[in-house]
Amino acid sequence: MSVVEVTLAAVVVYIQLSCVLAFDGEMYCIQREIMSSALLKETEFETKDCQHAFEKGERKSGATYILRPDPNWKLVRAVCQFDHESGWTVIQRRLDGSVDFYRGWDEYVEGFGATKGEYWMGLEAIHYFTKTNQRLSIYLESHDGEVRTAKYSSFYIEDSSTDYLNHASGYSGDAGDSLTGGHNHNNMKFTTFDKDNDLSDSNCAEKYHGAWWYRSCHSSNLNGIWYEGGTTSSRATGAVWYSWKGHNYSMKTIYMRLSHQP
Ligand SMILES: [Ca+2]
Repeated sequence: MSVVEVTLAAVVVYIQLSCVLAFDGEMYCIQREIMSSALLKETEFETKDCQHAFEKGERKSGATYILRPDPNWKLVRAVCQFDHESGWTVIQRRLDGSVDFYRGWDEYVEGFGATKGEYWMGLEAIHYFTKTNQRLSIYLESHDGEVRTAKYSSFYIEDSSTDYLNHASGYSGDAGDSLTGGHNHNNMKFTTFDKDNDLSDSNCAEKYHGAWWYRSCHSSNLNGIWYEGGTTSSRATGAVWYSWKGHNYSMKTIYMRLSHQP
């Protein structure tokens, strides 16, 4: 943070810059002008999340926004998507296999990738975004362009003391329920190849080349390997959504996104 004093006419204005280095390596700042007359004017309001941005009239779907999910926590960069009634905060995106998602615990906590391409926002950020009532929408697109969605009317993850315990409920959609059905990832801790919290004798993240709220092991593996063309003989190692395409198919495009419950 830096504070610059500028004299404009008879009024002293303090320009306060709050800058943050994002997980994708880019620096971004929010600027405030603080008037010496004790009036405080925010030149760029802090946007809590993409639903808040929507309520403020933002409609640039697919653009990157600077968000602060909690007043006591840091700024976060994320892609927002807008439809006619909601703003959606994108917490994970797969597009083309350009980013390696096989990463360890610390990177899954902090986030990785780039908001202009593929990224994982980070467990800590997802925890803060889901402290208020959120729903989860998972957009899935196959390699031949077919689209399905899985929606959960309630979704939150607990904090680091529980290893980000997952709570999802209220499925609807046409992709089938591979989060709370099947192996049921509800009420599970997050597991990476270097932190085994699953119920299997092996490490599910290592075995299936991903990172997820594994039980023993999975019906969904959206951080798995992105396979060109989708189909793989390497069972369950892809970006799998079992209830739609089974264990030997990896999705092409994935958006995991949050919005407030209506
Ligand atoms: Ca295990």
